[in-house]
Amino acid sequence: EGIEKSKQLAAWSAVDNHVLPEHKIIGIGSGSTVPYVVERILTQGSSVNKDRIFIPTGFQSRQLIISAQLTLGDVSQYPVLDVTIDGADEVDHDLNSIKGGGACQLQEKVLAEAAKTWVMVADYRKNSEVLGTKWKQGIPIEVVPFAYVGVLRRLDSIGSPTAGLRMAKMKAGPVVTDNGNFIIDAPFPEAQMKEPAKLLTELKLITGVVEVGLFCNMAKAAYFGNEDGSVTVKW
Ligand code: DER
Repeated sequence: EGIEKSKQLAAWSAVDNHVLPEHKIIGIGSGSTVPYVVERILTQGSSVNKDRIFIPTGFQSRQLIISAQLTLGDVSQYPVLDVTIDGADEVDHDLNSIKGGGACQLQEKVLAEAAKTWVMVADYRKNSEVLGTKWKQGIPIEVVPFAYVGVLRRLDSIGSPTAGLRMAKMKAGPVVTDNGNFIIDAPFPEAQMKEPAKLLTELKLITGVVEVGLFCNMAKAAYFGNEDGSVTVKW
């Protein structure tokens, strides 16, 4: 109850502050917090929502938009979005975040960049100071299947010897993303996690890497629901 309620608090607060009547092209993120974002947008009424287009960040996000009977759009047709709201796995004091717990970070980063305003919503477990201190699974890195062993070897040499391929639970073999790629989860020492933008650049340059689950200098704000019913906003 505590965690779900705090997700809802964060989502409702973010929608109330950032999804305004004049906003027509809206990006919907992935994960278990964004359903509360859609829930709150629906309360704004069909008169305003009938003129809006909703852009997904993956299959789950797409299903969420369709099941809410909102109009689905494609980022190729609407390359600039008014606002995108998305979840996060951990957010530091500078609004940098680890994303990709749901293996959706590629399409999420495309829609984060395409949005005039990008806002994160999360429960209190994600509110952090230094990345990696709460989210211990490592940085999610989307890689092309052909190159994954080479990427693991490179990660080993730059500080992540325990990096590993994310294996599926209800499917034999590795998790396959919406884009047909693999995910490697790569933990790094705190010293490197304290400079996420530098680490992001290093990781992005590794041959075979498609997208890295570090979102730096992108967010306008982050909303966290707390156990006591309050909401913390970072900006
Ligand atoms: O994959 C992602 O980046 C998602 O946004 C996700 O990790 C957030 O997860 P949650 O909202 O289910 O906590």
